[in-house]
Amino acid sequence: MIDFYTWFTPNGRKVSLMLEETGLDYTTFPININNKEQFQPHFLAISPNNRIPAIIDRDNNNYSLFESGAILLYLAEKSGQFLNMNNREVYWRTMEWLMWQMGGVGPMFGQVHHFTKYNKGTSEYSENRYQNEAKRLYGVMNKRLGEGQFIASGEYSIADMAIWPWVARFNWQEINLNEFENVKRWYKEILARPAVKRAWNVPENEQPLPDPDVP
Ligand SMILES: N[C@@H](CCC(=O)N[C@@H](CS)C(=O)NCC(=O)O)C(=O)O
Repeated sequence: MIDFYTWFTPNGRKVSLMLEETGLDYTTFPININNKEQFQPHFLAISPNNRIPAIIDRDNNNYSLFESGAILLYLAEKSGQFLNMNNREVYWRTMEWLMWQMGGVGPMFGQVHHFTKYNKGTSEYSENRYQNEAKRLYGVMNKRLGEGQFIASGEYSIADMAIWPWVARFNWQEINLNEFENVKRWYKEILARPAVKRAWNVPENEQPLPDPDVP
């Protein structure tokens, strides 16, 4: 059993996607970051960077982990799913695109959300800088997804799960997915997965699942 500390944000949803896809047993513990619950001592004990997501694996001596990328890797190893350990090419391509997400998409799209969605008009320079960088990253993704079904290889993997919840915020980023047709194709294929619908509501929330074809 996994204790899953999370909130309904892109980084939290990476892990809820993985938990729902693998079928691993888990219990959700909501950490409302708008109410500063991420600073509670019991949470800081497992997530010293005061950020969700974090997990405790009750089946493994209460082993705890923070950082979504590390958690995805841990759950892939635990479940034997969504990270191909046998095919070295697929394994390293998955690592490569997972790291690309952690170092690029997450931090940069996060800044777009900060400036363009939540603080519009306060810094034109920052809005432009991060939106241009987000568009560049969408372009990289679009090219890659024109070469194969999923981001790392022909297999759905933790790299897709790391990126997808950030792309799901295309409206907040003022990105028109019709300009990135391969990203849109990939986004919609993953959107159709039953596990995605369940994961989106962890923890329970009112946010509709974004469909680029539904205004
Ligand atoms: N690199 C971290 C980033 C986690 C992160 O930024 N989490 C946000 C929500 S998406 C958070 O907990 N923010 C609370 C805060 O900034 O205090 C990861 O991938 O796990």
